Amino acid sequence: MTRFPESEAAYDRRRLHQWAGGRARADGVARRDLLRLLAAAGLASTAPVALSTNTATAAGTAGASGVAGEGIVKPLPPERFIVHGTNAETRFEALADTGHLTPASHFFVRNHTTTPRIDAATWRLSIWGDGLAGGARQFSLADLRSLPSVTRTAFVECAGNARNFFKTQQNQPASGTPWTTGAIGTARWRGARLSDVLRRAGLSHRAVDVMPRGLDDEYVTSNGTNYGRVRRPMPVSKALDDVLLAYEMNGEPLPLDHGYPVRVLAPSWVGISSIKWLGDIEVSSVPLYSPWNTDFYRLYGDAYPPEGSAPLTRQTLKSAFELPWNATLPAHTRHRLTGRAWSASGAITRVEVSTDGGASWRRAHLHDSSHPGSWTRWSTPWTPGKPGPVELLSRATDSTGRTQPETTVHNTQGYLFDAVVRHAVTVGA
Ligand SMILES: Nc1nc2c(c(=O)[nH]1)N[C@H]1C(S)=C(S)[C@@H](COP(=O)(O)O)O[C@H]1N2
Ligand SMILES: [Mo]
Repeated sequence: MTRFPESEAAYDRRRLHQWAGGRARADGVARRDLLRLLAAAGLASTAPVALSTNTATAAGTAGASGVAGEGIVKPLPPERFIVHGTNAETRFEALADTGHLTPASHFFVRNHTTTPRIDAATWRLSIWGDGLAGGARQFSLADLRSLPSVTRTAFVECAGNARNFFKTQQNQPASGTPWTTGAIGTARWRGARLSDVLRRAGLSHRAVDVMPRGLDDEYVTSNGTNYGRVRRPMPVSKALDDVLLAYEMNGEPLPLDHGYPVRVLAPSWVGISSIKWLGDIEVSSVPLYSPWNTDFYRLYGDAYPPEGSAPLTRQTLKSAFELPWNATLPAHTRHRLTGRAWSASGAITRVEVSTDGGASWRRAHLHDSSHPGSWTRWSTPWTPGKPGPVELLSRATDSTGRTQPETTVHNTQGYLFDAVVRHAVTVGA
């Protein structure tokens, strides 16, 4: 069994070694991509590669719908959401009076394809693979509900949240959905522990990776590459730690768009780890690869080795104002600026606000007792002076001592932006 702590890079290298030695499996990952990772990591001498991969290509564009918001079931009123293709971003200003938890009506949606409609009565979770001591096992929703339940407040945040600021603040565009800060929501999730389910399924000591997979359509890009169903391996160490198989969000059954009837909730990890519409989980005695831990969700770019970083795990540190972009605020009037700050690594210990473009900072009031992997509301009064354009800045610090930097080192896919966002507003006459 994989034991952490081990550096993620070392873990990744070991997995690649295993793949090269025929002791790992890669489905839907082009062989040349893994060879590239191997060669770049200086491990190519261990080739030849024993296992075949099967990237299928298909015509058509299942995922790339032309109609904005198509495939999302819930209403997407424009005052609450910014629609980006098959995805919907929450407008931060719409959170201003929602309390600590994000209601489902306001929660962002990140869909590779479209929200499927699954019959919970006939739904079964299948757990299978050579990392089980016995054979495959099936669980109904009633089976999961009969296990001890855990309730946990946690955010789900897309790895690409705030990606657009690489372009607008750093003049370094990145590929992917141009999220501003609204690809995050915090909810109270209830479900069974993945560890309980795995143990009941007969987890073997040989298991190293588990790979949850969704029941939504296969993800086919606009150029015809079929990546198969959305799936991403995680090490057994994370699976046994704090991962839930959630069937409730904020005290209600999961909404259709958020994974009904059951989703994975991997606290503090990039959103892709929290697979929606869970259908099966492979438990493997060898490391697994999917496009979501090779092509996607690694850091690539000038500052990174050619093989990219290790697969992303934890989210980072951010803060945002609950204000529309380019809001107008009357001069000489006392305003209450509000926002939220969050970290995947520690509690939020401080939020500072600058109303003069970063020249001076003052501390905001924190309104929630902070937990890692959740968010904290904050506020500060502001009486703007003379009319004109102003940039408002917020800067969070967490209990590990990290503070949001001025810039984030660029990566080509725009993940983990954590720099201070410069929020443009106008002081009106
Ligand atoms: N089956 C499936 N699971 C998925 C996805 C998906 O498209 N299909 N998107 C992932 C990504 S990239 C993110 S950020 C989160 C978003 O969760 P939400 O739509 O509930 O906000 O779900 C993850 N789980
Ligand atoms: Mo995501």
